[in-house]
Amino acid sequence: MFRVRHCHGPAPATLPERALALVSAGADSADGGSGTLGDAPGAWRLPLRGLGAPMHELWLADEPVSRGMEDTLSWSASGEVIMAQLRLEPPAGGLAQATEAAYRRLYGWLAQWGWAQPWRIWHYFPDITRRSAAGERYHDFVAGRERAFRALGLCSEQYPAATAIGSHGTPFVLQLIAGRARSQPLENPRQVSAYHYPRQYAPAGPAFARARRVPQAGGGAQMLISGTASIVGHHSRHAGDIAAQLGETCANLDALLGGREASAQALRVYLRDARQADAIRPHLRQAFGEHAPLWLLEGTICRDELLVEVDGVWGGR
Ligand code: 3EB
Repeated sequence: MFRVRHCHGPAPATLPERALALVSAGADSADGGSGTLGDAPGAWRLPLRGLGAPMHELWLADEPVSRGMEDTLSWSASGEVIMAQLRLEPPAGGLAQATEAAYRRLYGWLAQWGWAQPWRIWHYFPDITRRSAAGERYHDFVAGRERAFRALGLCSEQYPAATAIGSHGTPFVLQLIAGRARSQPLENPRQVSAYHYPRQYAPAGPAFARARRVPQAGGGAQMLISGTASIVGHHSRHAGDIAAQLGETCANLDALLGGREASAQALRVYLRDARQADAIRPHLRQAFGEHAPLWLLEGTICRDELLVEVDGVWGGR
């Protein structure tokens, strides 16, 4: 149905035939970003700096792919899977309103073309922890998404897996993957479901699943795992200690996979402080293995004390 893998070296000038998406890092990365690619449907650049050797992520369908663009919404789809990106310029009416509008547009647009709800959504926007009228900009974002889901009549079992990471660029970028197959939400027994967090973190509980499991046509499944950090229950753990935070994050990932046989296909590791990249690499190798598909990116986690977050795709049962 779909596969994802890391490719080393700078992004190619054209998309491979069956590529749903070729996701590369921002223009200030070591490889200078993705060159001539950039906004073509499927050729998406994260507003984050890649740390280390140039690389990109390739999402492949096993059928032919068609692509299109409607102003700042670009998409690429096979018969079974669709990926889309929506780029917003700095929202005039505030982040909550912009998030609500973006969600209503994306969900309405998918439904109009007969696609089911997204399996997974990524959000990257600037100044995620900056103070705002509602508390912090991340809270504005959470409130806007919550309003959209309420208007759309979603229940928590339908919430997509998600990542929300602070960027240094200007645009607000949303990317999603959806498909014909029914996915199941996975929650983490070590963590309170985000949508049940107490109100201290955001006005409404953040509406996302810890992961969604997408069954594959030939058997097996892909686990699309949300941004996962050093949170136990609903409390951040190990403030200031990135190695201990990584350990707790791995315990959360293990708990989420719940003893299923699973292998990492492509993982993103977000670091609040790019200067910690070299120090964390040996810990990452120890945690995930020497040849694990890890992509290090500079990005701000939505709680000030959190230094590292991991998301990605695991293949398994
Ligand atoms: C957490 O576990 C960390 O609001 O979409 C991770 C993944 C986090 C997704 C979101 C937030 C989101 O609460 C933060």
